[in-house]
Amino acid sequence: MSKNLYALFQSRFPQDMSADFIKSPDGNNLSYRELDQQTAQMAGALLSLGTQTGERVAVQVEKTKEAVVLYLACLRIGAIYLPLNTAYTADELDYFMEDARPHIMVCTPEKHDKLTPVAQKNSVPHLLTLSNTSTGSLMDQCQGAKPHTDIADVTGDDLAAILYTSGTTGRSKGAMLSHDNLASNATVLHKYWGWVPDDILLHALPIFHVHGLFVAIHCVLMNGSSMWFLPKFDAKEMITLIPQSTVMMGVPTFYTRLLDQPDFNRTTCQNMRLFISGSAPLLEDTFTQFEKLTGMTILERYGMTEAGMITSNPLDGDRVASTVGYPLPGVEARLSQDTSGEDAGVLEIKGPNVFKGYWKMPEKTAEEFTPDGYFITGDIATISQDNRVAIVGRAKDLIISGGYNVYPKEIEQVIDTIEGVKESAVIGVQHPDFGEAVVAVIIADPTQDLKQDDILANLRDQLARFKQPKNIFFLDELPRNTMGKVQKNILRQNYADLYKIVN
Ligand code: MLC
Ligand code: AMP
Repeated sequence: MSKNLYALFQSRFPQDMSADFIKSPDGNNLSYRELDQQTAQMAGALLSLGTQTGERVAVQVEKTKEAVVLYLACLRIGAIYLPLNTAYTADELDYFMEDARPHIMVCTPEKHDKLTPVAQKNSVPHLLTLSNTSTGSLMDQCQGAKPHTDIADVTGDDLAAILYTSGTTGRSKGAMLSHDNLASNATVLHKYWGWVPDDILLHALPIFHVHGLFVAIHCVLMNGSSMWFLPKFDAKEMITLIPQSTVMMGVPTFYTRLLDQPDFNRTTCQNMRLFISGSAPLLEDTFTQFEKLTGMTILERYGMTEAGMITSNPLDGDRVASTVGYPLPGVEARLSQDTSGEDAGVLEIKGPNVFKGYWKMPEKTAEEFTPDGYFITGDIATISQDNRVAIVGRAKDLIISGGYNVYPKEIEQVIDTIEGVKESAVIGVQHPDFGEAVVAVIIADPTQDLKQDDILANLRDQLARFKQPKNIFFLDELPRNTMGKVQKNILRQNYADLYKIVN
């Protein structure tokens, strides 16, 4: 069989092709037959624009079924899909376009004018639009295109997608994921989580990250079954659809927001088989409260852009709070050598799911692998005698806010360019809704009288909203150790109670 991931999915389509793949609350569903036809049509449109195998198709659009079709059409023709967070500003997109040099960039109609000069500057041949009502120049291109029903013959190592992740240096890196990377993870997860023919997934995650795009959608495709497809998370809407679903995947914020709903209870969850959480640590308190209220035990798993899913609590057997379970079949996990003797160490992993490296960054890629080929995750973990993994910290300076990664370095670099700012330190502070919130501490020139609003106004066009600090504090100096390094742990302690709810 072809190594193309689309061929794998196609081999799993249901016998009855009129069955729903996407279910929409407004009745605008998509059957498997329509999926296959529309993917072929979209593939024809991409080819008519001269897209070659291995060329990038960058996409920043709302969550629609056409966006899923576009992703699958890219697989089908062997192009590399490059999804981008809808919150990214034109400044941020400039970097991605310059780095990835896509053949096509697809954006929303509202962003078209702003992105036109950016696309021109980076010699992107085609800037197309896709709206959330199935219109736009991409859809026009589809109308006139000849359906392309073939599936490109790729090798397992050929790239299926590039997903950008920020880094501790402040510069985003494109993680290159191959058809085999994605196929192996999808196959393992489908089996490990015991998907059954009538499963219905409730999908409320964004589709520009590993969690919503690969983990969630791939499991449904491997199962040949259907999903409720919501444009975004809305706790009230979730409560009306949970009774009509059997599996839900979410970041911890989904679970805390559901728990806050007065009409969410055991009856709501009667039809559910599995609640899965990941992308950020699930607090023990959330795990316990959820179990008490619904009688269901959340299954926590752990993953990252560079490797998809890495470990998971078991389907059968104990799901233990504050642990992320066992390495998935085929994945080897160990702690870094230099911490031997201690309980915790940096988690290193190897397996068919581990990415092919960072786009155009061979040195950076080499730095993040051990000499014997393990990927250094940057997460600090413990591994028990029976191989159960718990994530206990991070070796990387990273904030995870509502499941989105924010690298303090990137924010500090932007803040430091603002006139009147001498230096800054960005930290994560515990937050009841987002898990962690971004907070900036700034040392400013006293003659300039800078205020929080001045800083935020300056960041508005430069950084996505979720990266912008929720609070800014001005200090006379930053705490430093004897080596002159900023002591972020002291800052974190000082602001630890900032968002604490006082009962
Ligand atoms: C939105 N805002 C956020 C935010 N999301 N701020 C910080 N962190 C976030 N995650 C901003 C909004 O722009 C808005 O700004 C304000 O906060 C309140 O917005 P909201 O309406 O309450 O937020 P909402 O739209 O409901 O979004 C919250 C959310 C969403 C949690 C539902 O962020 C989300 O879907 N997160 C999932 C992220 C995810 O899929 N991660 C997977 C990565 S893959 P204002 O002030 O303008 O109103 C990965 C690997 C793995 O990590 O293991 O899975
Ligand atoms: P990303 O780069 O967006 O894919 O984020 C990956 C990071 O999210 C990991 O390196 C972890 O730090 C974190 N992460 C994912 N799942 C979990 C989890 N279940 N518990 C703790 N951290 C997690």
